[in-house]
Amino acid sequence: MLVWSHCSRRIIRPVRTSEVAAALLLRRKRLQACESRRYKSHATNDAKTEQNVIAEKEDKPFYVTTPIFYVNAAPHMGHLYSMVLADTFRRWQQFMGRDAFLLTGTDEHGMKVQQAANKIEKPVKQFCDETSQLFKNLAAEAHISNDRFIRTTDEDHREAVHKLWNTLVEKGYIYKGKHEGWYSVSDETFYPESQLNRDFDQSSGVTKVYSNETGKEVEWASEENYFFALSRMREPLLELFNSRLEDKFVYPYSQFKTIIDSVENGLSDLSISRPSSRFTWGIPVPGDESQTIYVWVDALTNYLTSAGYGKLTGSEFEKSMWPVDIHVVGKDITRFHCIYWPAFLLAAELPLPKHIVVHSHWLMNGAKMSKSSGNIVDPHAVMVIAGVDSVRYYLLRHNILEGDGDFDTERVLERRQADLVFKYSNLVSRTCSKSFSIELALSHHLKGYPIPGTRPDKFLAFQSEMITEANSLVDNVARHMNNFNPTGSLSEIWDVLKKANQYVDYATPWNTESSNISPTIFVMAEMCRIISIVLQPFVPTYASKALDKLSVSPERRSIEYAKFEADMTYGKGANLPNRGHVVDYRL
Ligand code: ME8
Repeated sequence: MLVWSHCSRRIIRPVRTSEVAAALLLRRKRLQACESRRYKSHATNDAKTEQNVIAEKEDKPFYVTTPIFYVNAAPHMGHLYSMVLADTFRRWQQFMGRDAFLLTGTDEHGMKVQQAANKIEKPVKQFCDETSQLFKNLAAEAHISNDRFIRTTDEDHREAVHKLWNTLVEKGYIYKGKHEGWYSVSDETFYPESQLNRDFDQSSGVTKVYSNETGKEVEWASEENYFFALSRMREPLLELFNSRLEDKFVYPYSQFKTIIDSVENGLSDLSISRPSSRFTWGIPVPGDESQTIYVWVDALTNYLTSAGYGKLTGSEFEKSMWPVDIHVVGKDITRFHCIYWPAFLLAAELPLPKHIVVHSHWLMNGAKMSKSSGNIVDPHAVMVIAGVDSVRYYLLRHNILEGDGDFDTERVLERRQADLVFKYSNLVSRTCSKSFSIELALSHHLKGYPIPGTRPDKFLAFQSEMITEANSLVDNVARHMNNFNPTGSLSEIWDVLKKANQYVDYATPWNTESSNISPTIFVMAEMCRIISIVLQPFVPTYASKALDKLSVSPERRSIEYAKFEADMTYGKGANLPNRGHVVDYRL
């Protein structure tokens, strides 16, 4: 039997159902192989068993994005998490010598925002301006290195949305039709009957209908809409997934698998506009003011806007920073990013993002932290108590890519004390003690004082193993970062940090005759310097304070200096008293 299939260039060709079954089987096998590799590397916490999926240097900036957040309420710790993760990817790429661009911002159109503004009787634009500013302030306070903070009310965004819409019309993917269904204003999406449950309220005699997935109430909507021919994209999407299984188009695999299953089960056409009579707070359909563009088409296009899509000609756009290298998203919005978004791009014949990294959710008391339920941790309050970098460290140290995690402010403080104060800050403080002189240790080293000094063989073996590990630190951390794993990177760094502290405990330089101290102080200073250089993308403030304390010049903090003896010019004044702590003592 023959069925019709669309390939990515939309040439229609007949395929046999036996071919489809064989392709399905092959995809399943490859997915299983990818999963088993993942478990192996997870079990050993060793990125060496995984391939590098991030492309080596390319002739365009490395482009990272966060979701753009709804302005219906103030930001919480979940939003900060997506920002910190994306920021770390951006900073890492820049550290590795590549230009990088980070985009974050706010999603301001749609019924949800319109209703939130109406509820407190504020003009919608003013409401958006005020709440958007809260997200902008959060990014600044947490030292997020975003290159642009986009708002969907920005003028160049409207141009980009219109251009994408017109392209999809030209290519024959948009048509007008009647739409009836259950719509959730809170989730800004329609749900099929199979994903709903009903609750009869005895007192009012009213039956309310809710989404199974999010628990949000839905209402019946019946209207004229424009549709996107999503059902035609099933085969092109499956082809895409098939060709990008190994290189982690969607990561982690558990999320990728759910997406593939969902597309295999079939796709219905998607309603992509709403009558302006029902809501006006959005971008009108070009040439038909009676319809407003669906908020998700509007929102997803923000990633194109910032690459200049609305303004640049086709050939100029080809030379832009497009496509996105990493989209960081929460698991609540995978359908939009992993199915709708690639479908729009395939239909518009635009290059696809390289990776979509999906993280799970921060919970509070076992339930998802969420603006609409009010079950939230205020990031500003925790940063004031614990310090910005202690919060960044806690968020990155806990891998919630695979499973949800309970956010606990007490734990932020515990980790700060155990890892940042006792291990990191302590090593730097001891090395910068006024009893030693890094400057002198470096000059002795340059004059040929031997690194080993007069120590037992066991100590020397430990020292040389530690130096080898410090010299491999960048490569080991890079392997984790190239597999979207900042948690693994931090474990790698803390392993070396632990060794450095053991080294100091063992060497007890404060008990050694002053003529013998220099080789040990030199090794300690080098450990502090290398570790601090590599820590910059993760805890930028603490790392730069440590490098300042060691008097490392700002020009010598890049990747090529993260090796033993790569910089012999630092240390001046490093051992003067009162030069401050790496981690603020603010409790
Ligand atoms: O969905 N834990 O905006 P949104 C971790 N505007 N991350 C969380 C979280 C939690 N408890 N809660 C939220 C939207 N997030 C759309 C996006 S993109 C083109 C449009 C993070 O304000 C996470 O990244 O509801 C999640 O996907 C996002 O905030 C949802 O933010």
